[in-house]
Amino acid sequence: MRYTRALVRPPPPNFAEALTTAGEGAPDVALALDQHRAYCQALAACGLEVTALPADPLHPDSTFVEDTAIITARGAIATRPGAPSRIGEVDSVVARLREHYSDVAQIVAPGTMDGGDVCEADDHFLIGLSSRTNEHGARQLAGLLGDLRSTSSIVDIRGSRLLHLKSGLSYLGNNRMVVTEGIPRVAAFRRYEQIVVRLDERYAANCILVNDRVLVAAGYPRIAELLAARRYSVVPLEMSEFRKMDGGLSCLSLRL
Ligand code: CIR
Repeated sequence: MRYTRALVRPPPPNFAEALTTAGEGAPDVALALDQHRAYCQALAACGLEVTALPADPLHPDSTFVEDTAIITARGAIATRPGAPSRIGEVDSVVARLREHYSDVAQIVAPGTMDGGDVCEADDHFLIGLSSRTNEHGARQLAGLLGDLRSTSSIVDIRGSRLLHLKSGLSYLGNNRMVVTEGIPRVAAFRRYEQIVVRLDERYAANCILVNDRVLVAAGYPRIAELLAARRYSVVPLEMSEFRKMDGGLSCLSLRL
């Protein structure tokens, strides 16, 4: 899919109140804003028109907009985030998405789903079952994707240490996937060529192909080399302050 737009939201002043398990201390919000600006510039350099929603201090995690919606070539689906403090993030994002999609379907209770659990691989969707996405949510999404003529597979990552499916993998087109060592080896992955990220670089497994470039967290030289060797144009981005809040590169935007 070639993208033309991205929706982002800068971190709010109380970003330090966001959910985290990282144990890496509080984020420096000014630095997070700088890193967010650089991220937006990188998306713009990939040819995207970047729209920023206003920062939302009522929702400290709201910079991770990816969790609020699933974007497909034929429609958008609003999620129902698994963390109760994040459910209120969805409406304002969906209001923007309605400017581009006539109909936005919705995951409903008792389903829960975070966009970080959904990886699109050329119109086939891998859906992670995680501590945030439950079976109701995964099944609802599979049905809604089917309505949009897309196929899907459900991947259970509940026994792993991953927050989201995409914390451990990314799809880079041409049947290629970046996967972290230790991700469950399930049948759904066998069809892809796998670029394996060592555990000491696992944070960088969350990278994004945006048109002709791959945006990767800076400071992970092995994965950058593996991608460059496959002729990807690699754009390293500082992500330290988002990592402290369990967020990766993909989480910071919805790409459409
Ligand atoms: C959370 O726990 O929900 C946020 N602090 C991090 C969300 C990261 N989102 C993602 O991986 N898609």
